[in-house]
Amino acid sequence: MSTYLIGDVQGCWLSLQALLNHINYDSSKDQLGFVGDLLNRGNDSLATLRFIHQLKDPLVVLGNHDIYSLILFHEHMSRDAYKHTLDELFQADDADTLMAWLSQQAIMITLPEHNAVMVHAGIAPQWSLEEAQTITDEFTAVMRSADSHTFLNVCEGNEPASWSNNLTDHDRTRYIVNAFTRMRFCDANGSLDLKTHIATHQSPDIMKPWFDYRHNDKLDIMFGHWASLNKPRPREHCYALDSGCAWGHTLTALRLEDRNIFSVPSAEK
Ligand SMILES: [Mn+2]
Repeated sequence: MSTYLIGDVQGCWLSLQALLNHINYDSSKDQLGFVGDLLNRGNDSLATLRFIHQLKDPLVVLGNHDIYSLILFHEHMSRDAYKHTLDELFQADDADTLMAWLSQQAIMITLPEHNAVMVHAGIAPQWSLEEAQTITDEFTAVMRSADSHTFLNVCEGNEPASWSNNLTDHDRTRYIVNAFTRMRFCDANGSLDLKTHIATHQSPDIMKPWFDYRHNDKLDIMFGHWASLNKPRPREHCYALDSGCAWGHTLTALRLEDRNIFSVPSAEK
């Protein structure tokens, strides 16, 4: 039995099938995990989500595109306000079931048996891995409560950009979501720059990639989200699994048992 963590699929269903063939995936023995951004941009988010939904015990953390998909599906924002490839999913007979399942997924999973954690974007510097898991459980609790739609309605936005233990309610949850699903650059206190997407920052004395602050982690951090980083091992304990499938590059899986990496070229047209 092997456990594979797969980078940002983004609805690239043909590429996901090609990757599973490449690793000789056996559904009776192997476990699959996904570091978020399962949906959007690719050709078939519906088939992708149906496949992941029917897996036995998949490891799934949500990415920003997944949360955006929930916002659009429930029309907390006009579906026309944002370019997406989600109409077929939203109109499917089983869309309610699939999206309800998606909304219950975590934004961080700790896998002590594999000496690893998985998140979509990263882990901000103010939190230990243990604190980060506790903080993200606050998000999961909101999404599993009657308050979930109130939060999704106000989820979008870049503020508050800085963390304080005194943050409350939706401001607190929004910072948590932004840090774990959208962050690339931040300062040493966890103030986020959510606008810079390239691999280097114009203010490198202040804003660094989040992983440059992580020196003492005992577990490896498996993450996606940052295809333009183009560095599969940006630090010793960090594995960047988004290899840009939705941009025509490759789709990547990491086997947790031996940290071997497998990639296939994007099969999207
Ligand atoms: Mn992302």
